[in-house]
Amino acid sequence: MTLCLAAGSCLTLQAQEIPLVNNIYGRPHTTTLNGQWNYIVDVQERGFYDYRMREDRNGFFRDAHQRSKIDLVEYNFDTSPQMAVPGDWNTQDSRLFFYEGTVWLRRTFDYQPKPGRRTVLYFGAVNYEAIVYVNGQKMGRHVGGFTPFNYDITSALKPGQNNVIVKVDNKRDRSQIPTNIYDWWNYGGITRDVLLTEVGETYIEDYSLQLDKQDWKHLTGWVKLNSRKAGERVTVSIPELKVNQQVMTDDEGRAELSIKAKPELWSPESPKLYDVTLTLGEESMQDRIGFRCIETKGKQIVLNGKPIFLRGVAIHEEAPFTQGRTRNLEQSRTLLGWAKELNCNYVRLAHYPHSELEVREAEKMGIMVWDEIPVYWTIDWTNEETYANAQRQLHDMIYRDKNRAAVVIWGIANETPHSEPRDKFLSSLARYAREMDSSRLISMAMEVTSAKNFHNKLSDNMHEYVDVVSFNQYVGWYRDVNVAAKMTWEVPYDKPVIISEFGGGALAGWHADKDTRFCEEFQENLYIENLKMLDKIDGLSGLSPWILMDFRSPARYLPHVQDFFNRKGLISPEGQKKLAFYVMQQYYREKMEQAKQSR
Ligand code: GCB
Repeated sequence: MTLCLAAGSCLTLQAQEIPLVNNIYGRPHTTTLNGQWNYIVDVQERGFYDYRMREDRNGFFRDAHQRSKIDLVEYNFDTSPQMAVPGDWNTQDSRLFFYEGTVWLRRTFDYQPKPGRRTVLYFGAVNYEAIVYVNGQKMGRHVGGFTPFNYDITSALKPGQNNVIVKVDNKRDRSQIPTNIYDWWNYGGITRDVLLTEVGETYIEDYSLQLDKQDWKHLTGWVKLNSRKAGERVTVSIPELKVNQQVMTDDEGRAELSIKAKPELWSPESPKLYDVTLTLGEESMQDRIGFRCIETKGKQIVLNGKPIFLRGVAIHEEAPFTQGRTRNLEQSRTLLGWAKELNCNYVRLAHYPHSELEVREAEKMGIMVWDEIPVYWTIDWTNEETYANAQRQLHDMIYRDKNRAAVVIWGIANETPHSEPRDKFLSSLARYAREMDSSRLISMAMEVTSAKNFHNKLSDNMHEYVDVVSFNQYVGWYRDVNVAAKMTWEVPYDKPVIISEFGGGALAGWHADKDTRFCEEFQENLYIENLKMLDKIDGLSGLSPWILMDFRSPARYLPHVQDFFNRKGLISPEGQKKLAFYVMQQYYREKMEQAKQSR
């Protein structure tokens, strides 16, 4: 099956994989397969390969059971341990803390297939590779640990008890996205929701609805069915705006939307969302959509016609107060609530797409979002498969989040080293993002790692492909300690600037003097000095300091201080705010006041 963009690029889907049934949470017949799944750790992948390394036709996907006392079956899901899904395995079984390899997970469920209905099995994210089987039939293989995918499992289902088995493999590899080194924990497992949704033979697969950038009394968009069926009537209603528009699909199963309406615009101060219902035949689905206009003018970022400063912070998707990948909305709410408390109106969701629920929550709370894919550090730039993988992840992120008003920036890379192949790779990705969505801003985190005579100059060929020039800099931590006051900065491009990262580490609760690394006073002083320095950058339009909360990283070895945590958080995993938190909070308070006065 092939999935094509309006602009012409196509992605090939395999086996039962279907284009994402978008807005899974707004569909009426959705049930969950979250819960306890049995699992088998398979270090040598012997449940997948036979002893000649061929794919074994009697692999674990068969969920075999011993039928008589002479039968030899060397595994048993029923008597194997269980873990929670969603959930990473590293923090649920101490034997798996550092584990990178294959784990098989199985869940059984009762089901009654209904005539004339199709059943879709949806995964919010599985890190990193998933091979999915339903009742012994292979549905497909998915790579990429942070984007959703789904299969039409109708033909594999039977009345009564069914099973789904997933072979999950989180081994790192040079060719992958991300590649084999990166500064976060490689949490393995089914880390987001597993859902079943029932749809009709013909259903609304995807849609887009947003404010017309040229005319704010007008909404534009489109609806797309799963099949190329002409003459199907789709109704779009927004009761609060008295909109009830009917459109007919064309030969492609698509219909354009053009709606006269004057919505109250979404903004951080007033994150207005409208209930939207899309109906095809008997079936309706719900969404909540905000309308706003994001653009740049010279060195400014402009939201709904007014310049705005992005008061941000970077966040990893790591659970506060407990450990591991964020598993539920409560945990995301805590993180976003802390960002609010810091006086943020923006978050950089680093370094991979976070869960759809987190993005939706940010939107409700009035927080703008930088969404990003894990093209991080030194990717295998000349490998075509690697490029295809990055493009697929970018596609899937934009596809999923395109109706989120909160998302204002697509981040396509982080700290990538200059070279011709890298430029080719990234410029293609940037063009692809723009083809898919020309309504948002494109950026990437570039870097400045050294200064000449205390003068820092950003230089990156990618500047012409982005709308916002962003870069990370670590003055006071990895470089140039205690000289921030002397530093000057030059960004020689007529575009807004975001400092996508700056910061330094501190162990919460450790107090010493400002020259002692890893104590709170050191971090506090680093923030004070950096803010003074960064404030002078011409075109500075936003900041996302690194990072809201300490997060796990295998490359942070220092005993008693790091203990496998990157300690650059403004808050500890136990929720303790460090001194630097208050520096940032005060800085943003002042920015808010300035913005109010200039209105
Ligand atoms: C960076 C990376 C980020 C790291 C951070 C650090 O520049 O973008 O992923 O975690 O530095 O702490 O070194």
